[in-house]
Amino acid sequence: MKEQLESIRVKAMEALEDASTPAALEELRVKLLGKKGELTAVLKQMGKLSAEERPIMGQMANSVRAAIEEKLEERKETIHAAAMEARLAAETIDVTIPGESYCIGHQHPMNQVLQQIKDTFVGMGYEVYEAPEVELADYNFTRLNIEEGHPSRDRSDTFYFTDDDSVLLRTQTSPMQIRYMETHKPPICMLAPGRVFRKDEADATHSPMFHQIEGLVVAEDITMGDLKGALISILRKVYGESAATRFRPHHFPFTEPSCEMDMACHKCHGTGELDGQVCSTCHGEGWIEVLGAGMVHPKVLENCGIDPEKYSGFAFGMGLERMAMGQLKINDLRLIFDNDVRFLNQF
Ligand code: 2NL
Repeated sequence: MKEQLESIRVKAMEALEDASTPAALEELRVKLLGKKGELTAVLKQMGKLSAEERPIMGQMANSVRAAIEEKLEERKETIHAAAMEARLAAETIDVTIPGESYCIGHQHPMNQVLQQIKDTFVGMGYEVYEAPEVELADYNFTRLNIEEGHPSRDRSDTFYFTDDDSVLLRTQTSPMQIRYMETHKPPICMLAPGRVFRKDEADATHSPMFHQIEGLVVAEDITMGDLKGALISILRKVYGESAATRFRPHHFPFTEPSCEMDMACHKCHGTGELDGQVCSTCHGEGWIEVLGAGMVHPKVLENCGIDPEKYSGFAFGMGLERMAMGQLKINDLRLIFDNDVRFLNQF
């Protein structure tokens, strides 16, 4: 029995030394120390021994087991370290290989300009307000003092949903201001940006969907002077402190008096001429129209439950696409809506 144990020990040491993978080690552990293993088989014969021999053999068996366990642990560590070394060698990283470049997107140029305009107005105390694109003709036309039979109500100009022409896609952002006046008491100082829809064929300057930004200020004693001061400082903030502006009389059904505001042409600097030729940007005018405005018509205030004897207000409206085209030097409206990344990536 002593010889058997000694032989197990010697063979085990050799086999363990030869094992080179964790799986081989595990197989050996089961074979040597497992329930059906060689050592267990020898121990099962202990009963045959005499009382004197039994503790001696028991001790010897234990020392063989301890030696095998120790060797197993040692080999496990060596194999693990070798595997790690091999892996590290195989996985060397070449830090000089050029990386993959990622394309990071950005805001659409229209949104960049919209954000800048909103920020400027918010800085002056305006609240940005939004309301539905599908509107009632009552809010889009009637309450704005646009009478039945007015050309802008025509079916060839406006998208209607119903046969009685009472529901439509808004043709201007003004109905948002009507809704605001209905639900808010003066003093009012708000901005209404959004999409509007008109039955236009798309060309360099027209699109059936475009964006407007309208503003409304209503309080006691608001005058045309407030209108001029507010709009001049807005345009200076957006176009630079040296921007030259002018006001011209105009007509809108919802304001009285009404005006339009021009900016000196950025191409010819107000001269109307460029290299001895008529300036192609302002068509020789020297000025470019940027917005329409006026004092809110007393009938419109009344239509929204605001007493025109007590309150007055000014309102203005501008086309966002026109602002963006002027600022970013874009000459065809369709480029803004095509979403060709070769165009968009320039901004
Ligand atoms: C333009 C002109 C304008 C307004 C919009 C307005 C709104 C209310 C009452 C009175 Cl609720 N007026 N809006 C006033 C004048 C001009 O827009 O050329 N837009 C592109």
